[in-house]
Amino acid sequence: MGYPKDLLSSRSIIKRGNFALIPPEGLVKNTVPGFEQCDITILASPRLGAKFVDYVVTMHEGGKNARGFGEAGVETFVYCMEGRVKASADEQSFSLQEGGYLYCPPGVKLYLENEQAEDTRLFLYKQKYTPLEGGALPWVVSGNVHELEAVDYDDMANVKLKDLLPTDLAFDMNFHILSFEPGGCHPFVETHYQEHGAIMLSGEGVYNLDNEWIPIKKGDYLYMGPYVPQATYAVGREPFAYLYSKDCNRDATL
Ligand code: UGY
Ligand code: MN
Repeated sequence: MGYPKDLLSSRSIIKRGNFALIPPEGLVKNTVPGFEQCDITILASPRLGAKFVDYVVTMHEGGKNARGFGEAGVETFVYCMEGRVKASADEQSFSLQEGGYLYCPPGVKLYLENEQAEDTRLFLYKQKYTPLEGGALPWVVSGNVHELEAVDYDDMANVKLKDLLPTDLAFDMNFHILSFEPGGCHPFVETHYQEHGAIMLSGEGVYNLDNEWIPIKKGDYLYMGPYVPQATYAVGREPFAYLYSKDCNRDATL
């Protein structure tokens, strides 16, 4: 809500390199070459302190990226939040519905095309890939989170975790979904080297970021930088779930 119905105010919090909350009501549209008939917003980026770039995309009728998203040495990932999209990794094509995703390793471009007349909503990611010395390269991965096994998180039956990508060392990052029943919470406040970009898929929570407790809900975006203390309590009436990226399988560099 804003002018003229209310005061200009925002839940947005930006602490570069530390953490950021970007609520949907404050998003602005960006022009990103290659995206046609799409509303696209850049979320976390190196300007915020992140090593990756996250986006939300609303594809209208005829919306597409036929130029190919990604560049040399860059890995990309798309997750369908609503609607239906044809996602292609060079020659391989997948029809993604809600919960569907596609990972493209470096050297493989990602092409997108809205498959319906209604809007389709996507979460998009890119990052420079860190190779493993003498190791294999990652490969194209597609799936749907509704077909993945959910495991208890840290032995808690009311918190479930899904890993979207293989745990193989060839991958330098993974996407996960954490889902907390109302009342569920992290077992401790984490402080770690890795960073996260996270989009809230459902529910509400109160999130501890750098020891500030902040209400968070569906549609909000969070950036959590390296070492920022982080944990949540889920509140409300439905599971509080979010999709998030996490770097993995690589040593810290000097
Ligand atoms: O995997 C994680 O680091 C995850 N538990 N962090 C988070 O949910 N903030
Ligand atoms: Mn974490």
